[in-house]
Amino acid sequence: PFLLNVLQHDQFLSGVVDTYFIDENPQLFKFYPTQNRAQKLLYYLAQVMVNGPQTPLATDLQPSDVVPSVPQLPFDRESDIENGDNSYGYYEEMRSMAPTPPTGWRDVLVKEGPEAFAKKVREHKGLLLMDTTFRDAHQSLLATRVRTYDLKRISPFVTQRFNNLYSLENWGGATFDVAMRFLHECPWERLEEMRKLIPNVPFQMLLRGANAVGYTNYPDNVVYKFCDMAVKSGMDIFRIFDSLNYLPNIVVGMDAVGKAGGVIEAAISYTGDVSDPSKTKYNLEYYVNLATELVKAGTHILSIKDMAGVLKPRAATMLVGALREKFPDIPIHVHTHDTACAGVASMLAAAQAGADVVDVAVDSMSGLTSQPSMGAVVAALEGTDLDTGISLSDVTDYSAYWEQTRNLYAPFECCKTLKSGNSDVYINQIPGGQYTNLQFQAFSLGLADQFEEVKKMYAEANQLLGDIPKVTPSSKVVGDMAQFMVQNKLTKEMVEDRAEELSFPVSVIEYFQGYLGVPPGGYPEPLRTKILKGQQGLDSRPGESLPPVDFDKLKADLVEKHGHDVKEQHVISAALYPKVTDDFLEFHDKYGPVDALDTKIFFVGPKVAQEMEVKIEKGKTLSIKTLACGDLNKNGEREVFFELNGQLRSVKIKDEE
Ligand code: 3PY
Ligand code: ZN
Repeated sequence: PFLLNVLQHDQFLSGVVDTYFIDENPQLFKFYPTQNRAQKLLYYLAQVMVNGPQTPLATDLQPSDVVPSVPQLPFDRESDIENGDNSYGYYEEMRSMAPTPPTGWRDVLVKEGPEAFAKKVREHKGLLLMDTTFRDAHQSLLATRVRTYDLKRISPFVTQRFNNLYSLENWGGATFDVAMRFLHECPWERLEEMRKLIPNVPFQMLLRGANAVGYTNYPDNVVYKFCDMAVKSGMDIFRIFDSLNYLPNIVVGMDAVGKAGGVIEAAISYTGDVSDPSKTKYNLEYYVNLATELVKAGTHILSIKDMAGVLKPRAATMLVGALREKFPDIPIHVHTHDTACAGVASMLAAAQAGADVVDVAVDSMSGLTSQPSMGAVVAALEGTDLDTGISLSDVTDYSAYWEQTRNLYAPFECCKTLKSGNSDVYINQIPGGQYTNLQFQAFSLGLADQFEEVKKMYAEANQLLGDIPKVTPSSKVVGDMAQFMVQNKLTKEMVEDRAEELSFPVSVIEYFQGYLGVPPGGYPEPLRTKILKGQQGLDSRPGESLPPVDFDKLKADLVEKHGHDVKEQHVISAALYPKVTDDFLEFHDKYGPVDALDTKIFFVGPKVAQEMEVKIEKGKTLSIKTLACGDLNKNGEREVFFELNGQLRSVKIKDEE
């Protein structure tokens, strides 16, 4: 109803209008200023041309000039592709005329519900795969920067060729925050658009339990509303974890997902090494006990979340074997990272031991801190009892698209610094996403050799904090502590001795205050008492004591700030990330639908004399050509000239240099 005025009303358009129509629909006569999206986009393009990228690039590597080609399907008209109509928009429309996608696991879920879905997954003979390419792979390799634009281009291929996937992980984790903060696009819209293009494959997201898709515990009503809207926007399966394996936090997420109608996939976050008898804290008994609680709390699927890639093949055999024996009827889904390059071996071991689903990323987006290679797992099992039902030649086509697309994200490439596998992950246990982050931070500060020290100190910091699972956000606590110790030349013993006088990072203090939840085995003492300086920390679920968010008030505030076009989804975004959402909406008010620009242009802008077609909605495509960028005038501005749909336009931009 926000944008509807009389000119868009179905009844008015159909001509069935009498005077009652006007009396009964006064709200339709509220006219808002036209959005003028084209002018806003020109303003964005001019801004990037004059002042450089409007989203920070992480390295000096440049996006390549490639226009990634989408693999052809038999019903594509070759002539369209040859005529250059293989661009975004035309292609998507062409594909939307494609035959109905083959049935997939989502058809089972929609028809029969989560319990029956889980039962059928368990009964399925082959090994099922979750594809992480749309989420964890690029979160781990490309700083989560992959845009909706490039996800959508390949979606019609995924729906036709990857209907046998258990799920496509395409949301949650860091994608929510990064979409708004750095890509200036709406994560909800991303989800809805993908849903339209891929109706047959279940979508999966990563939910950080009571932290939802954020870095801190939220009031319960935020978690519930978020999950409800996620299901309404197209989400199916929720992998729910807590960064300390703190059961009450996981249970809140599970309950919220269950009430929303989603598939509950509760996760144990794996740390330590069950195959090493000298490591007693996180042994088989610990995990089986935790899994028992998750099954009791009603999980549909049981997940092992190996966020650092430390689940060695033999450990996978032992852990999956133990869980399989204890829970013969519950599907087991295993996640790992390929940091040490042992991911394929571990996933095959997990499958042999009775896992139903494992995580992989398409070959060109796999390996290192990402997931193990889809093609490798598919090929290894071809023709066996565990055959994945996925064709290697489809994987190859899919991989070729991502190999080209990845070049558009060169400025965010982790391979700028990370070039090989690292088995030191078994010692430091740094999660995939954080590994490249810490390395990058050290390199960009010119402290490349410090990274080695930070990695060593990470293991020490973990011990100091009580030997905890390390995953967002507890991994940040350990990382901050490690960097703090390296910078201040502190050893573990020095921290313990001098804890009362040191100024610890905020995240460390909050951890000890109990804001994340209670760590396994409790807090290390006397360190906690020293750091809290006698203050009482929280020893129960943090969300319990947080006052609920007043969504009506939040919405009213947003409407006041940003006008009428504030969707329910934006209100939820604002409850999670107030400042990021505010900035996102403001950016959109100013620059329009920048998510419609192709990726290279979005990041680094067009060249002079470049022509582009920008599809801003179905059936509405702007034809833009950059003509010239003027000299600096006496007001410190430059005038940038464009041709927009054949008409001359210009925009004046303040030169900020
Ligand atoms: C996240 O929380 O974003 C993760 O990927 C954890 O592994
Ligand atoms: Zn992961």
